[in-house]
Amino acid sequence: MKTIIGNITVECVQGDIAAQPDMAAVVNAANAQLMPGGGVAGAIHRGAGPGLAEECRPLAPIKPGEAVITGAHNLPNQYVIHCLGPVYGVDKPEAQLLANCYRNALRLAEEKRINAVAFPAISTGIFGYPLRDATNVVADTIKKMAPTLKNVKSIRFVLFSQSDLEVYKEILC
Ligand code: AR6
Repeated sequence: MKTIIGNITVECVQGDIAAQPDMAAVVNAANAQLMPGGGVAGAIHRGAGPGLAEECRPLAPIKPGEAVITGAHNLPNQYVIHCLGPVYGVDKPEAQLLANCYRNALRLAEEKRINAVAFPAISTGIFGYPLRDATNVVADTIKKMAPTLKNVKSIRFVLFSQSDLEVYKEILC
């Protein structure tokens, strides 16, 4: 599923964020310590190998809404952008903090002249953000940011389940 927003190609697919070899950068739904965890963080660190945690260690901790960038190690990408999403009901205002994740990730991508970025649905797993609400935040943020992007040409949203993909298709793609 593809759509064009501004000059950006936006795609929504079902899949594994750690298996997106055609994207220069993949985004990690990180924890504050930037260490391996469950879900996306587990898949990314498993794919990257222990060198990723080593590179991350001096960059931690990060705060909700913040993003940092590292190499991708054994993943088939050039970069990993690590974002800490808000824990739903705890880190407030959630929508603003979630929007900051996507904005800061795209800002880092622009700085590194990255042309293609794949995002998971940050905060919608262990952190409990309802998927539909989170997707509306993502859609608003991408629409606002698209006209400002010069290097990023392609954004892919990688959803783990078919039902999550259906929500993204309805709202964004
Ligand atoms: N590829 C794409 N999406 C995935 C994958 C995958 N391999 N695995 C899970 N998802 P989560 P969060 C989906 O929990 O809510 C970690 O332990 C998942 O279905 O990975 O931001 C960290 O260490 C959900 O829709 O991230 C943090 O402590 C979405 O990705 C904490 O969890 C995000 O789920 C972060 O929680």
